[in-house]
Amino acid sequence: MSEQRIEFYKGPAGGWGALRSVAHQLRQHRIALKGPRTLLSANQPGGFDCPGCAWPDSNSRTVDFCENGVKAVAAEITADRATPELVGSHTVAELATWSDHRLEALGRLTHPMAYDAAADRYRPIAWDEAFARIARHLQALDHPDQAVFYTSGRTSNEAAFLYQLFARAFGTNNFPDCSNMCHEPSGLGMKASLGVGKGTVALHDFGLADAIFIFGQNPGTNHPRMLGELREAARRGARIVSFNPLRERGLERFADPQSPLEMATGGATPISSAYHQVRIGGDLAVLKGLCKRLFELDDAAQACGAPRVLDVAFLAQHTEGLAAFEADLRAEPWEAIVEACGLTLAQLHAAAAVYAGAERAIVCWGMGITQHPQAVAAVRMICSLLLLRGQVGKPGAGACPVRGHSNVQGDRTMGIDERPTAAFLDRLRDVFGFEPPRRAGHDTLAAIEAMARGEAKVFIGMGGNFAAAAPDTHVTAAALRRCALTVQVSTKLNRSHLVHGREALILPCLGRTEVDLQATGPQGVTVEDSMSMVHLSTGVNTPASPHLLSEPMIVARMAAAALPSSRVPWIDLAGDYDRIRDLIARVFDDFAGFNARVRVPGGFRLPNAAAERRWETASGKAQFSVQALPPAAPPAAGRKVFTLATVRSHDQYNTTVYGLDDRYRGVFGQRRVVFIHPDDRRELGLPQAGWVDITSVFGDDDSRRIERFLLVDYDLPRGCLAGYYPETNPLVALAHHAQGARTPASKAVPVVLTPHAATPRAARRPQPAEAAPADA
Ligand SMILES: Nc1nc2c(c(=O)[nH]1)N[C@H]1C(S)=C(S)[C@@H](COP(=O)(O)OP(=O)(O)OC[C@H]3O[C@@H](n4cnc5c(=O)[nH]c(N)nc54)[C@H](O)[C@@H]3O)O[C@H]1N2
Ligand SMILES: Nc1nc2c(c(=O)[nH]1)N[C@H]1C(S)=C(S)[C@@H](COP(=O)(O)OP(=O)(O)OC[C@H]3O[C@@H](n4cnc5c(=O)[nH]c(N)nc54)[C@H](O)[C@@H]3O)O[C@H]1N2
Ligand SMILES: [Mo]
Repeated sequence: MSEQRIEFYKGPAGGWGALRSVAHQLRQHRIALKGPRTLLSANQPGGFDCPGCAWPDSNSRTVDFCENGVKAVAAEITADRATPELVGSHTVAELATWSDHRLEALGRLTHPMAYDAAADRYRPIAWDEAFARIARHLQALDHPDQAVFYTSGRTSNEAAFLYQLFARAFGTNNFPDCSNMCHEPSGLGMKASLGVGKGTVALHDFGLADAIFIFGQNPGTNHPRMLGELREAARRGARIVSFNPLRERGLERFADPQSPLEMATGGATPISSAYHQVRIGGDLAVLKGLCKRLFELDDAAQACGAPRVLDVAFLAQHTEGLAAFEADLRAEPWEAIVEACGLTLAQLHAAAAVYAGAERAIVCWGMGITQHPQAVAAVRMICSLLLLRGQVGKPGAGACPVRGHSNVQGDRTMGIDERPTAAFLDRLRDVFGFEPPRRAGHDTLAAIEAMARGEAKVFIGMGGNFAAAAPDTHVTAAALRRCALTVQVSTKLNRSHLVHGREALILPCLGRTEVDLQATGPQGVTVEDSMSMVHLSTGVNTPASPHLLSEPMIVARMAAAALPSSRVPWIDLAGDYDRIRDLIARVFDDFAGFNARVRVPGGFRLPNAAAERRWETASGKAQFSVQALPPAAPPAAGRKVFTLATVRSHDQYNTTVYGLDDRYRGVFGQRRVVFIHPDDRRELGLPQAGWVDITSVFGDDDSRRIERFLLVDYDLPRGCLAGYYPETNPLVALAHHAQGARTPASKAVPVVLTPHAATPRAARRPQPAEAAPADA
């Protein structure tokens, strides 16, 4: 483990640092032999889908994994085991004082376990008994809506399909999922504007684009394989324009570990041709500025008889609402736009000139857009920007929300949705012969509120780490603790096993990399990536323990136990995933011939109407919408309110903390840091590397506080701060979320800093930085 230090990182993203990190992972997990063999199957036909991010596979690279994919794979194939003896040798109270990093490092779960309240320990339990207990709890509820069924986005299509079928056969649409905290605004915004809630570009479009705009996304850490596409684009002269408050190395320079020349010469490819350090939450204003400028440039073009800047033929044929949109932008003063985004007029004009000059343009975005109160508005404005120049539904152009989890998009496609359409429910009814519930269910925030009120009593988590990922940590923890039963289907020990209901079960499952042997032989599962490619994933390694069950089998056995009179042949389905896929094909027309099509190497692409310029909106046209800038926050009396963005370090996968370094941002051996502009720090009279407490302020509610964070001077706009998730989650109030989408606004938390109260000298030594979050 690195010693604690802050040190400016001079190199490019990737490069030797990435290779050294890979070697370190293999050593640390004691998989020097198994590791390389496993990794060569990652994202290859016949192999498994990398359990890291949702960036599509290249289908041409023979080595198609990245440094952070290696971390995800190494964490799964680790030689370490969290056996019942090891887990049960500690009380839960004791484990709860451990950091997320330390819990993760115990290794793979090997046996189902149940919480023994008398001893405050987890004890092994037989699978049959575990399923019987779940059944007993579910059957004891007064109403099916008293159960909630959470899904994390790694869940395969097959597991997700069975899971939603089980919950709906049980009688509820309570499907909170990680997408509620992630790209929900993207889906809603694109659906309203373009008629399809998914991105319209395919991977090959990156090879054709003249301009790629990237808003609020950090590919160097979170989608490193995307840097391959960006590098190629930059090398052939495409312009890459980034909007990010933080200087992120992966958006600046990249040395491809797979390029012998760059590695040998220490060379690197510059990525962004322009880098705009927008103020946190300023993107809606930037987008309005870009659109406004296009109208001005179009006026100028018309005045001198030059070719139009707007794609007038496209606008006339395909869109609706342009007049009101144009009127709003023409009326929006530049001063208001500049003030709200923190960029100069010249910067906005320059960015608009690049966009206007590109025959083919792609707009990418990530959590820097979606985790804001104005997220849906910003996504709709991205769509409008694309529409103005007809940049949807042609090669090399389009909307590209870059999804997180490797199958988060597929889970939605399979029906993990608290607000299912009537047409989908009708299909379920016709295929399965039961009447599914029609009431909308709970999303993530509503599920927390329902548990907190004592209305929801059973929580089942299909993967993920709800206790740590959800906002308002203490509220969420109290909500989970009120449950009669919490069940976690998991591969590793995590916070959600320690913050549990009166009864609790840990159900250990196979990982992606493992051979999944069922009654009819080894099975593959399918996933859908960020660009709607569906393909097979087949594990290659012996399972971590002979006692593990697959996710589909766990769902099937829960369902068989809880719904004894159900006519769905649950266990048979889980014995042969082809049978699940046949049912998927009967429910979703786009999956016709699923089994045959998914066996073609590389899989198949789901149709996307918007990419074909068919608009599945109410009007049948792509829809412009007017979006107002949010009113400026009133000045807070006597104290300086910052806006805090909670982001990922280079050594984590969401709540899974692999290590304590954030190499490109120069942070080593610690996570309790807060990035600040040096002038802001000086203005507060705080020393460099001083310690602060962070309090979030919502109106006059300043009850949420986290303590002892190290100030780190950083290149970001004044008034802005950044810190790591999940350590900062206690600051995010449930009520602070994206309008219309209810995604926690965890990139826009209003906070004040105070010097950390004088601690006794002895305690002032840097405490172990992985110190567990205060609550759990
Ligand atoms: N290795 C690794 N890979 C991952 C993950 C992981 O944790 N680790 N997580 C996966 C998941 S689930 C997801 S959703 C994705 C997340 O991938 P990203 O979307 O890249 O996620 P973040 O790190 O949360 O933040 C993105 C960027 O937004 C910037 N930002 C913050 N506020 C603003 C703002 O107001 N405006 C703009 N323009 N930018 C802003 C931050 O500086 C940061 O660079 O990655 C996936 N891939
Ligand atoms: N403040 C703040 N909060 C955030 C975010 C943020 O940027 N800031 N980001 C949000 C986002 S984008 C997301 S997607 C959510 C993530 O929320 P989740 O998806 O709930 O969290 P993860 O950390 O991805 O889940 C990790 C756990 O999944 C389990 N796991 C790993 N592999 C498997 C598997 O193959 N099968 C099963 N069953 N389990 C497995 C392991 O036990 C591991 O501990 O967090 C959200 N929360
Ligand atoms: Mo995500």
